[in-house]
Amino acid sequence: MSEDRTVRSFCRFCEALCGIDVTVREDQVLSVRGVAEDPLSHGYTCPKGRALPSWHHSSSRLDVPQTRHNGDLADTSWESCLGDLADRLADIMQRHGPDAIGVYVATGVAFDANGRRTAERFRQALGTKSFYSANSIDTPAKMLVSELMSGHPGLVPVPDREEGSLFLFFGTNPVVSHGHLHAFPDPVTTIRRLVERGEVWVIDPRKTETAKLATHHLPIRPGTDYAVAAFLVRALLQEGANRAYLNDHGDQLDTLEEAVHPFTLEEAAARSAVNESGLMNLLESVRRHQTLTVQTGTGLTMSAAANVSEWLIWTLQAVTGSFEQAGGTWFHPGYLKRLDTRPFEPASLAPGPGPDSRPDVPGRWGEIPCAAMVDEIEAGNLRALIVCGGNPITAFPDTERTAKALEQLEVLAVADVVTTETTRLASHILPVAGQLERADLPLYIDQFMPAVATRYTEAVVPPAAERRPLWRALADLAMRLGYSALPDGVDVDGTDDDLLAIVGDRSTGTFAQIREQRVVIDRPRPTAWVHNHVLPGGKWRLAPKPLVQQLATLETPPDLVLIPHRQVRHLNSMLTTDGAGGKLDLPDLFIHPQDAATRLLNDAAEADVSSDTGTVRARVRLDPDIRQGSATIPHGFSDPNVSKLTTTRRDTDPLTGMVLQSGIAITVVPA
Ligand SMILES: Nc1nc2c(c(=O)[nH]1)N[C@H]1C(S)=C(S)[C@@H](COP(=O)(O)OP(=O)(O)OC[C@H]3O[C@@H](n4cnc5c(=O)[nH]c(N)nc54)[C@H](O)[C@@H]3O)O[C@H]1N2
Ligand SMILES: Nc1nc2c(c(=O)[nH]1)N[C@H]1C(S)=C(S)[C@@H](COP(=O)(O)OP(=O)(O)OC[C@H]3O[C@@H](n4cnc5c(=O)[nH]c(N)nc54)[C@H](O)[C@@H]3O)O[C@H]1N2
Ligand code: SF4
Ligand SMILES: [Mo]
Repeated sequence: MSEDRTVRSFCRFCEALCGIDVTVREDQVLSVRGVAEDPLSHGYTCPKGRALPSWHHSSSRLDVPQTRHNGDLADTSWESCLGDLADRLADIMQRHGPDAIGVYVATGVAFDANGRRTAERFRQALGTKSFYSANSIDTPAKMLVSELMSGHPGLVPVPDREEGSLFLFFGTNPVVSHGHLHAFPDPVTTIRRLVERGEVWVIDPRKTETAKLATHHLPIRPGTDYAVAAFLVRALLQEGANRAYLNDHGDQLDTLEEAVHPFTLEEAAARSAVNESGLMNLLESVRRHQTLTVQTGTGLTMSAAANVSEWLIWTLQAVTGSFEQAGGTWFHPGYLKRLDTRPFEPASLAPGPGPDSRPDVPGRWGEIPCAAMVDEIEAGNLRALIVCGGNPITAFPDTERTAKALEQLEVLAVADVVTTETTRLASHILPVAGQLERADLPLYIDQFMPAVATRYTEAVVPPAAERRPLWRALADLAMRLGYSALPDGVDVDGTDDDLLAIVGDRSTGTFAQIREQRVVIDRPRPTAWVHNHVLPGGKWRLAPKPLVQQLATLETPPDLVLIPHRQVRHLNSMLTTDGAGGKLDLPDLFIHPQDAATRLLNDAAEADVSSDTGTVRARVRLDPDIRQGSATIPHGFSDPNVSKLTTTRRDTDPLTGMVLQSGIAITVVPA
């Protein structure tokens, strides 16, 4: 009988990246425990992290490559799977050029440094423009606003938790999500600490788990965050703005003043449905504290007002002089990326052209928005797709249309760790190493870490069965096509560490050091690097024209709208059927009792929920915490699949191509 051993690692389900000790007996993963002395997560884990053993040994794990023959998927060898895939891709490239081959990188590879990096290199080697990422169905507003206001699309604002006293959360629920582009490990303790020090305001249509710990909650009408921010900016420009800061660091102040001019107290209250006393209390708090810091999340970035709300929230922080100020908001340079030390080239600000089938959907940051993918397939422009760690069938709008399009592809290669709604449609399945089967660094989460920090983990167990690291599968495929997807000096038979070393050595430390120390934190964090190195002339563009124009087009959302919300035990489509701790989240319709009563719906009744794109059937859950006029069904489930209610046919954002996923008009009737 062999002995149990414990391997120090970190969980790679979400951005919190909790430090974990994993107990293993031979190849069996037995248990996961938080590392008490971890300087970033302090022993915390959530049910998802603790479900890693059952996720790792899930009965739906992919073990062997598969290819489709005569309509059915069958097990095969890597040699034959990659050989066949390469032949078909070569043939498609020959007939239609490289753009006919698409790559979609999504949530599952955001936490796989080598896999994600190799996917990008693979795409570059092929020379295809058809590159898609989950960013464009999650949060492009944040990059857009960063780019338009600073010239750099990659600024990540982070609240100063050590010295701040006024914290605002718009459309994010870190107690459940652990943050959106900014990690909140151990969120309950963290929020409690903030409350001890000052005020925490949650602006959300639901009295969320975070709102329940906060000092204040404003139950806002979905899609109207911009009205609250515009009101605050307008009032502060009359009294309470940091004029010295604006003189030094603000450009286009007159245009900003004009843009927010309509947002009187009455107008803001009418649009946002936040009562006037709530708005005035918030304004008084801002004037009293002078400096503040704001976090936003998907509630905001998925709404029709995403860009404008995000812009006015950044502006609020500029008007109060809170950026790069103690107690305000700092910008994360990343430990591995070190944006603060790199030469910086201003972005062009203008989007690239959209793809041929959807010229209205702009290309930005070297990507085509996911909203255009199905059109590209239907038009015959996209004929092969390589999905790396994504599940478009539950994540993309127009579920049935998406499924049809994926079936129409000549090649749908899916690299995943489990069977999903999307692998079922695949022509080739690549069973890749899961998070416990590979060494890693948080390369794509670098700027979302709670400090300027990094982590290293070795593989906890070797890849079981026929599984291979994604990077090796893609490098092998590239070679068969006559390209290289690996940096010089790294061999396809090399180790995870060979590749990680290149990334680690580019940081201020060395890979050897990071590997030795496991968690490295850089203190003190850099100050004023955005003011000094990024902003043109040291000044924020306070009123970018496309955003000012978009502000004028916003309409008040209809009466009953669907909004997104995340649950504790599953992550998008992961852990929806395996469950964490033996329990499952349920994809119910959460609706206010009054909204249910007027529709003759009782608790636990079945309801049909329709948008003008589709209908799903869900069980009613009466929820007094959600404001009247809003209802929510969590996404990620195949039944009900809430993405049937979203569409790319209308409502895609003209500046980013983002799909409307918060604030969709719905009707609800008894089934
Ligand atoms: N447990 C768990 N954690 C996760 C995930 C998961 O599925 N499960 N997913 C991960 C992913 S991919 C992401 S992107 C992050 C997202 O992280 P968050 O953005 O924090 O996501 P949510 O927890 O859904 O919080 C969104 C909040 O926005 C509110 N909301 C909806 N519409 C509006 C609106 O118009 N205005 C305002 N002010 N609020 C609105 C909702 O009520 C909800 O409370 O979470 C990550 N973490
Ligand atoms: N209606 C609606 N739609 C939404 C949202 C919403 O709130 N409402 N949220 C949006 C958001 S924020 C996001 S981020 C997207 C998510 O969109 P996707 O990323 O496409 O969807 P996920 O369900 O997160 O898929 C992740 C996949 O990665 C796989 N995976 C897990 N671990 C690994 C690994 O180690 N390697 C590899 N290769 N694969 C792995 C999982 O099994 C899973 O199939 O969905 C978006 N869609
Ligand atoms: S919060 Fe949960 S899912 Fe996220 S890293 Fe920590 S244990 Fe993993
Ligand atoms: Mo996301």
